[in-house]
Amino acid sequence: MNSALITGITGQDGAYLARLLLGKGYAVHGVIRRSSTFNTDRIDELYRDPHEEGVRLRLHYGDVCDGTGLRRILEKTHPDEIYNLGAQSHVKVSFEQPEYTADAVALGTLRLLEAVRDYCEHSGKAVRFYQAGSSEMFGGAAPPQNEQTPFYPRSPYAVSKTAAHWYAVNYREAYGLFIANGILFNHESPMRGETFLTRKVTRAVGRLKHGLQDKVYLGNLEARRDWGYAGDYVEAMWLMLQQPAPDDFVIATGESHTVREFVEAAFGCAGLDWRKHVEIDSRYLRPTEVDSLCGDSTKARRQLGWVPKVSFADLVRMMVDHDVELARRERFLQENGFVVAAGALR
Ligand code: NAP
Ligand code: F7E
Repeated sequence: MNSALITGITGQDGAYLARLLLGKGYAVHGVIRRSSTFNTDRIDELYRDPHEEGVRLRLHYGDVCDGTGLRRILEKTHPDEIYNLGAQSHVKVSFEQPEYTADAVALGTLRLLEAVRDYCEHSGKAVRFYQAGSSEMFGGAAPPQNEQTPFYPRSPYAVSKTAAHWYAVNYREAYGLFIANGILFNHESPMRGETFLTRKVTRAVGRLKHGLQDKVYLGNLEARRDWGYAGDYVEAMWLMLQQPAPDDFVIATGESHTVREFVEAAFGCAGLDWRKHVEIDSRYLRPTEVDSLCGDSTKARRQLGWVPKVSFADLVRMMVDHDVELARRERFLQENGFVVAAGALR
């Protein structure tokens, strides 16, 4: 049985990837951070008591800021494939916590690569490694962006992801490790974190529809993003590790929309007029913005045979439908005297 180790398994992509790999018969090991409240909502459906027979998903406490712990996890789990998804992934937050972002995103990747390098050397095992790179690394470079486009990072997050990318390339070349860099453009889903633009908007649409809020405050409406569906993008991660040789791939839909267009489409799905509910708040503006991202994933389509299946319109609809239903439950509970955290409703 193949086995995989996922850092960031409790995040959006981690949850989709764990589901994909379990479906393919893998044993899946996930690194989770200790938290005073539960942080496993997204994978609760996949989790079974490890005392039961035949359990293939196992969770291990760890942190990419703790190299010793990562080494212990490698020795305990002996993975064939590692997916390094763990990160402080919010661009705006990275301006507020640049040092921590660098520690988790850049140094965290380096710590894991060092652990993998030593593990491969002493075990003689050829572990395959996926590094979660980002279109944010292109930042200020003009679209369309592909593997040849020079990086121009515009945030502490993007600078740290760029460092992680180059660490990964260097470890591949220096030590002959199988390391693939995915350069993924924005991908979203009903499991997207609620402070990212798409989910913030679809959560607001659901709550507006059910009278639970009246306004939503946003920042820059003119930025363009190439938004795809997370379920499609984790398939690309897996495909990269099934190739005969490691390489780097841009994963994108090739279609871009402004934030304003996303807002219009989401409100439209619920029959609402966004102009009546959206206000601009400068606190959501970034000191340096990435104005326009649109990916050219020709290489991935040709070499991996990967194509995105969910369209922009279907993605918006999927997220709005999910969040209108979530708000309906929230409203029902509120009307019946319960105070329930939104997470508990999922
Ligand atoms: P996400 O929902 O924010 O999930 C991030 C995951 O990383 C969570 O499981 C989080 O744990 C974990 N994490 C955070 N800090 C950590 C640390 N110090 N040690 C170990 N784990 C840590 O992000 P995502 O959207 O799934 O993205 C997955 C990866 O792809 C990230 O590296 C992100 O930067 C990158 N990426 C995302 C996109 C996108 O559009 N989604 C595009 C390109 C690249 P908690 O649950 O405990 O917070
Ligand atoms: O912003 C604008 C904002 O935070 C999208 C991460 O997954 O994708 C993500 O980074 C756009 C930006 O994602 C609000 O200024 C307007 O132009 O959803 P976002 P992001 O910054 O593109 C990349 C590929 C990653 O790698 C990252 O990990 O929307 N915007 N108003 C807003 N954004 C937010 N969050 N909140 C607003 O109120």
